Amino acid sequence: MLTIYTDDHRLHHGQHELIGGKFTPCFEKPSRADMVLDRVKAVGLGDIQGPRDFGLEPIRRIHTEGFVNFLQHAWRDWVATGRTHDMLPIAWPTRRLRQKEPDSIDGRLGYYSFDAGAPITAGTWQAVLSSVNVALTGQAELAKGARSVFSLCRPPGHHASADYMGGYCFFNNAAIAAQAVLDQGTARVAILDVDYHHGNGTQDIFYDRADVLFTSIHGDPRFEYPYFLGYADEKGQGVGEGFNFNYPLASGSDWSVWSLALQAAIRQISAYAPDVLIVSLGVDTFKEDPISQFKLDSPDYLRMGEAIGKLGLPTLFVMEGGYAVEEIGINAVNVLQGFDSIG
Ligand code: Q9C
Ligand code: ZN
Repeated sequence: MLTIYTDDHRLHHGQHELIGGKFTPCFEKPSRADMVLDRVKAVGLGDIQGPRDFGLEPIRRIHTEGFVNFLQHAWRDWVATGRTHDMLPIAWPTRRLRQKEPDSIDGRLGYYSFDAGAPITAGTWQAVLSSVNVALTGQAELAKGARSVFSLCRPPGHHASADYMGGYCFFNNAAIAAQAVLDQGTARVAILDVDYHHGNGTQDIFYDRADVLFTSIHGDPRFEYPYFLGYADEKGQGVGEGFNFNYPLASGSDWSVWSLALQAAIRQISAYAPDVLIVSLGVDTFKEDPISQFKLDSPDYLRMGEAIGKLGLPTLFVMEGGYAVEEIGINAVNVLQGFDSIG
């Protein structure tokens, strides 16, 4: 399988995040992608290519102009107010507050986010653009006829929606790639989100659409981040009704439970008969993940890849979460090797 990767992800390196009320070093760090790349090389998965530059147009198909402008100039506007440490928001426009973009950079930081989990640093804009280009280059290679491609994106994307960032995510790489598939004349795309956390951004982007099926297996939002989306009764709306499937699972779920949800998601994808499958590939379902509560073991990821491979669809894997850095490479690449093992 071809891998798309660039070192530019290292330009994004946040310092701290809030975990359980404590300011903690960021779990979403550059060594994650380095470890995955090392494993891709170690097993000889296939060629490794750098991304091409697709510019802002494919991003604007998913994200609002205001949000793109904010992110592009956020660091400049922050530094202009005399600060050079990471940007983090402290207030959000919740119920009964004004839904109006303020002029100040601090106000806009809250307006364009849903949590304080996506710190902006000096190199974030460039890294975020490179991550989108990695996803879009993978999509372009798939369009040229590859059976599958691995886009080693960092930072991840599935928590980001049209006009907000959060949960380590800025632009939604998988959604931008899905839209690019459709814009090239393909009718139907399915997204399978296997990250431990619900892909709230991706769901929100495609919630009222029938041309993208969204399926997600994740920690039940009754106890797990992002708390406010990802319930089983979210089925889509308008023409999108019946094209959104959530499989929230209990804390402690292992492969015996998780694989049943995967089979259910795979049945929905099969019935939808998409032209292309995009997998939001998070491996924070691993038993040793420091911020997650599922119990998948490394060999389970081979089985996951095999099950996805049996769909027989052109498939783009887009890297999302996974914070057990020592095993992130083995687990992510196991999915790809499992997939490749199916003719
Ligand atoms: N109790 C991704 O995996 N913080 N984002 C959770 C843990 C946010 C995860 C706090 C987790 C975001 C792409
Ligand atoms: Zn996650």
